[in-house]
Amino acid sequence: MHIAFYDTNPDSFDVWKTAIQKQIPDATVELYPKGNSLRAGYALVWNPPEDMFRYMPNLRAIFNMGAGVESIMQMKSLPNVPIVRLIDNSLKRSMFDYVDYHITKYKMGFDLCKMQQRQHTFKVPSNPFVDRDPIIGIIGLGQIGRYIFDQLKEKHRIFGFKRTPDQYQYPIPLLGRNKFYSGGFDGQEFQQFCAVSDIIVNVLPLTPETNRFLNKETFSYMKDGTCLINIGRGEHVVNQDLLEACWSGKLRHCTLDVTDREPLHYGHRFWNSMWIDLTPHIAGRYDVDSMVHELALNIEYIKDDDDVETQSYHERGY
Ligand code: OXD
Repeated sequence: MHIAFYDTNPDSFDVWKTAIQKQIPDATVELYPKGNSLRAGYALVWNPPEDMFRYMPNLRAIFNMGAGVESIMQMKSLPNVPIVRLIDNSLKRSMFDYVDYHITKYKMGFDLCKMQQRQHTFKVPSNPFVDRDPIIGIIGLGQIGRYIFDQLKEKHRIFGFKRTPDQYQYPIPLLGRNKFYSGGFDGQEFQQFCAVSDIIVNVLPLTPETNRFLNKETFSYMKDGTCLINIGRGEHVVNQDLLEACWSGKLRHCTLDVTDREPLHYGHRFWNSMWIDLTPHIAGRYDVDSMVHELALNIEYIKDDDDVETQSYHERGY
């Protein structure tokens, strides 16, 4: 079995190769473009170059090292093989930890303390969450969004928003405190969802329908003083509208793990904004051994023509 490997960080190759050889002993792993593409039966990639799959006639599946597959979906020379997102518990857990940490930041008012520190001010900041718990709103209830929702519902009042209601039946009925909304971004359900959420977490995939959905219009649906955590994609956000929403107080503060260009150019206004915490796309850490375990299982499913839970589809774009 031949696996062609490509990562924007080529240093990861040795770690993945060692883990694959341990768990899938009959696999040969080759670093693209050095290896022999003609032999590749599987590709394991993160943000692959545009024509990577063009000369891989024997390809049976493409595995994406992470949740977002838009870089693959946008390729012009995409063969008609399953595209599978490798999403294991370590990745889900890491996304949850990131969100949980930043929710705590807003709940305790650390963002407000930091702003006061810039002005050498020592006083308890005025934070609405001092005497009431923030209500959390999660946008996007796919594999990762649902996991985060399920963990958070143990300790917060939480709402979920999903664009496509039909594809998701929640296995356990939600009791009073928690609720799902669904529909388009211009619909009533989204407006209601925004109007009740104090901290909004975006976990959506990037598709033509979700591109730039966080804009002047949708910010206007939100409560004054909303906190935003974006672990989806930077392209979901209209940057100028986000800055204006911060200046007007519509947004209290934003935590952005993703931006439309990564990295942002040196002079970008986000770097120095007192309303923005930027992190360099770190939410989705994972344990390579555990991801390779997922890879090995999925290769077996594909060989047996079985369904793969995290398969992506061209028609829906993720
Ligand atoms: C992503 C990930 O898709 O980290 O951004 O999984």
